[in-house]
Amino acid sequence: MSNAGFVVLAGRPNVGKSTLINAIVGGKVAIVSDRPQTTRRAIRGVCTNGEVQLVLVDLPGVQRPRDALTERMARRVQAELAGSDAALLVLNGEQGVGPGDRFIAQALRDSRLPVVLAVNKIDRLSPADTVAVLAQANELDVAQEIFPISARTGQGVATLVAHLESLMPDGPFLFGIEERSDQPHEVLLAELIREAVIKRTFHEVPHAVEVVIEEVDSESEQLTRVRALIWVETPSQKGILIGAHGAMIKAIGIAARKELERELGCRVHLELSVRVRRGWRADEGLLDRLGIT
Ligand SMILES: Nc1nc2c(ncn2[C@@H]2O[C@H](COP(=O)(O)OP(=O)(O)OP(=O)(O)O)[C@@H](O)[C@H]2O)c(=O)[nH]1
Ligand SMILES: [Mg+2]
Repeated sequence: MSNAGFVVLAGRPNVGKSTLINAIVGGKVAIVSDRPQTTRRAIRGVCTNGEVQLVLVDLPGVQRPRDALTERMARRVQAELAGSDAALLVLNGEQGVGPGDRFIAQALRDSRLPVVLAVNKIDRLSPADTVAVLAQANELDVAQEIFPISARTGQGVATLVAHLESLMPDGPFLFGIEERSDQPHEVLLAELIREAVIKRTFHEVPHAVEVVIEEVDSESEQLTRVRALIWVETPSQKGILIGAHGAMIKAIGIAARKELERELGCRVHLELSVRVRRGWRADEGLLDRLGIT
């Protein structure tokens, strides 16, 4: 008899939810950056161990909605909570517990799901600081079990996974044993390019960027051509992404190509262009087509 279910990851932006999913899945299914609000879509990462399958739902970090994009992200959180078997609240151990965490903890209490708490980034804390933040986390009074972890080093992650597995209901696997994610491959490729952009830009630019794959052409086993479009909202953002004498777009292309080559397992010829598309974040029809529901 097998066990399988959904675990939804909740937490403020930037606490390390996507990093943790990648660590549990054992491969990159979600992009990561130190800019808040990196994750836009609810991505499922799949981890199958023997007779147990965990389907981890990587949610966008919860915050107050500002536009159609962030509103959808917040709505998505509610919908995913309703469809899950357990919730994992991730806290940033470096920052301690704040009002944002208490807000999310309340939403999780209301959801009536079993809640597990992970205090992340303990690789950055002294043992004394770890004890102090675990005590703060305990005062949230949202979970029976609290796990100190580092998604970056993997410390504590196996113990956390074993506990999550113990919460999964009886039932057949929800994904194939070999599967790691529910995302179409092109979406992952687009996300890897977006990650390369986000890591090199500041202020509002990371939030204004979306990437669309226009063509993936496997010329041979050794070479794949990828053509992608980077959208921004204003001509000045376009100027920033192109950079002086094209230096920025070149740097983005080099970094993104490496990621794509790792993912596709062959050489990649990457062609990037930047296009201004005013107000895409407020365009509901467009968000539908982008799969940001
Ligand atoms: N030192 C340290 N850094 C970490 C750890 N986990 C994540 N980070 C870093 O924290 C930053 C945010 O990580 P993400 O995984 O993108 O965070 P997130 O919670 O998915 O963020 P959003 O998608 O924006 O909600 C990145 O720079 C990560 O490298 C950890 O265990 N230790
Ligand atoms: Mg994320």
